[in-house]
Parts: sequence; structure tokens; C-alpha cells
Amino acid sequence: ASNKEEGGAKSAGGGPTIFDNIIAKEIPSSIVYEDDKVLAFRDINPQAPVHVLIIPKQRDGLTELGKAEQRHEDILGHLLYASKLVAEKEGIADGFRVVINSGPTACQSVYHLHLHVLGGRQLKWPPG
Ligand code: DGP
Repeated sequence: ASNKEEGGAKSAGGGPTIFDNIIAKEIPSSIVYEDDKVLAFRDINPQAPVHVLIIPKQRDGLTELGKAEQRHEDILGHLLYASKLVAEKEGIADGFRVVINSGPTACQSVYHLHLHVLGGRQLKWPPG
């Protein structure tokens, strides 16, 4: 599942992704938070002691942030608020980072919008 290994050159697709299988619980994931609109689960390839992904349960055209439309405002706000709930739940609310990779140039590899919530160690800036 990694465009990163291919230099991030693969174009953004609109087809189903692995996250559909995670939402359907057809493949297991370690769920941290869930409500009617979003699902938060641990990243399979963690980049920090806490690395959680938060996704909308309905993709609704949100393959990437760069494709967002005005109708997505509510879910985008809900995802961001959910990141704070996840940070609290994980005990990192005093210091954490939220990242959205949008498009091949940003090394997005799964084309179902997701927030990365990272923390549990001293983070560096700037990111790569
Ligand atoms: P991005 O590069 O921003 O598109 O991040 C996609 C993330 O998704 C990446 O950090 C690894 C994670 N990921 C990919 N496949 C799976 C999976 O099957 N399960 C879980 N838990 N995470 C996955």
C-alpha cells in the first residue's frame, strides 16, 4: 500500500481502498475511537509511540483534502475535533501533531481522506 516506495508518483484514484475494509471490519484494526461519522484506529506503520488515523466512515468524494468541497465542511470539522478526543484518550493532549497528506507530492498513499494523530515523543520540525 505504499506509493512512498514508488516515489509517490502514483495518481490519486477514486476506487475503493483498504480503509473500506477496515470500516466494514473485514480486516482487523486496533480501534481507538468511533462514532457514527468517523473511525480512529492505530496506523499499521507507526511513526511515533502514538500514531492514530482518523477517517470519515463515508468517503463521499473525499479521496484527499485537495478535493474537498464546501459540503465537506462539517465532516472536516468533526474529524479535527475527533483528533483532540483521540489525543486526550491516548494521554498526549499536551503535545501532539495532526497531519494530512494530500496528493502524491505529499506522499499520500491511501485515497480515503485521513488525519494522522502523532505524539508520545518529542516531535521535530520541519517534517520531511
Ligand atoms: P498516507 O501516506 O498519508 O496516505 O497514510 C496512509 C497510512 O495508512 C500509512 O501511514 C499506513 C496506513 N495503513 C495502510 N494500510 C493500513 C492497514 O491495512 N491498516 C492500518 N491500520 N493502517 C494502514
